[in-house]
Amino acid sequence: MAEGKPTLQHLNNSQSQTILWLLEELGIEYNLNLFERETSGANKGRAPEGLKESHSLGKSPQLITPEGRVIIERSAISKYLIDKYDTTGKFKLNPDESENDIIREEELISFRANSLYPILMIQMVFKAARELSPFFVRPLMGGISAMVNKAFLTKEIHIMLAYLDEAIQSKNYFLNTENPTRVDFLMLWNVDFSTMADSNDLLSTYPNLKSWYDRCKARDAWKRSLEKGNGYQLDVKI
Ligand SMILES: N[C@@H](CCC(=O)N[C@@H](CS)C(=O)NCC(=O)O)C(=O)O
Repeated sequence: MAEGKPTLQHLNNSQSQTILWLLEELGIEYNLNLFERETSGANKGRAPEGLKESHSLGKSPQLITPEGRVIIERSAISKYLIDKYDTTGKFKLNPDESENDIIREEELISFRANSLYPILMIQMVFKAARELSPFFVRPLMGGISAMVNKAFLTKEIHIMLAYLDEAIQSKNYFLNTENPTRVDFLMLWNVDFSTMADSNDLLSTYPNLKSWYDRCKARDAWKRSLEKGNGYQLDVKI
């Protein structure tokens, strides 16, 4: 590891892509270690064992600071990176914004992690349960999955996307800033996860959210992050 630079332990097709995006936005020098999900065997789709060498959970992203501290969780990693490296305040909150303040930041970051994410995970587990079932119970699992989706999950996801659509409204980014803040860096993966794993064009119903999504994806730093990473396809099997 080169002196003085943070190191990203990056996994393909994962949430780590948004940390790679942030590193590119910050324009700092960093080391990038690329890991690939297992493609076969009992651990198919999981992170390789090598990620456990830097952190016992073996998940990605992990950020190793120049001092050797290993930070996990995108929320904490993005806070560390912006606090330490965003010296001009480009990705920080606008102090003149009374409503789009630190409480609003916390609210949206918490919403994404504690409200939207669990529902998306439940949806993914039902999908995986169907795919992993022996063929003779697959139709039954498929039926149960469709029922739970229809009765609960899809409705919840639509309520939450509608909330985000209203929250972004005429703003460029969630906290009414010129550039993305932590909320946008963190939220993009959640929105990607809700749309890429779905065969329907979910975002077409949410024009404000769709504009924000396209705006994030049009940024040069996002495009560079895709070139530097090792793939970003979220419809992965667990
Ligand atoms: N809550 C963590 C998520 C970490 C996580 O679950 N990462 C997934 C990739 S999206 C992972 O490493 N999965 C591989 C595995 O669990 O084997 C964060 O926000 O950083």
